[in-house]
Amino acid sequence: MIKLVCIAIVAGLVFDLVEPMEKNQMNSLSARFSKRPPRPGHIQREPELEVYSSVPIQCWTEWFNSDNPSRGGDQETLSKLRRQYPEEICLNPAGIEATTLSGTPADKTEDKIFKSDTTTGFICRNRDQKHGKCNDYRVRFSCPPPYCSKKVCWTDWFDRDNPSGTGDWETLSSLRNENRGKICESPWFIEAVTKDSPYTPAIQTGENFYMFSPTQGFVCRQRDQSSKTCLDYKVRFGCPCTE
Ligand SMILES: [Ca+2]
Ligand SMILES: [Ca+2]
Ligand SMILES: [Ca+2]
Repeated sequence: MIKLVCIAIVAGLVFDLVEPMEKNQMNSLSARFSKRPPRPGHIQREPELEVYSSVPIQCWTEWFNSDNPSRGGDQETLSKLRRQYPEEICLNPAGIEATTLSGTPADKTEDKIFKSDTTTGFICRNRDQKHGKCNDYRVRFSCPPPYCSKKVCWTDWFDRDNPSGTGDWETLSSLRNENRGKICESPWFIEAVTKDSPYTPAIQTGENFYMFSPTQGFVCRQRDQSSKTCLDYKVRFGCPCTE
């Protein structure tokens, strides 16, 4: 199942902007927003559900087991798994993990593994084994959060600042200080919308953002806008659910 399907508007713009940006860089960033080109970590599941990430955040999918060692070996290939579990494995997984059904990592078994990579998937051939038979394996893949076994849980909305002064500063560190225990250790997403109805997503306002990152928070600086003013935004964070 797609884990994020319930989220109507996700504007998880992820920038790791630690240093102040020059004006021309801000302009090129905003130009890239409007064209919305494919970029590393870009996930498009539905038109209204787009997540941009310059630093893809990865986590593990569910475990998959589509085969057993009879007839030649245990084949948990990506092509087969994708047919059997459509939409559950991302296009370019960053990693693969294989264990026996009882949880022993593949490299801790006696088996000689023919393939275990993110292009093919996993193959153990019976003919490569001393005793003529592979263990039964399960595999999982490292993918962006919409594919992860842990669901996304959203925090409350936070609005700690307003645009007066230098801008609207909704940094994660300040929000954490002012909302103890309410924001997880490592958020996967950040969503920013205008504070007031109709709650326009930040990326649709045309403003330039100094910071927009699930690990750092959100900042709109007045000096980065041609109008020299920012709208007032509120933010929330998408965290792995704790169950
Ligand atoms: Ca298997
Ligand atoms: Ca302010
Ligand atoms: Ca605000």
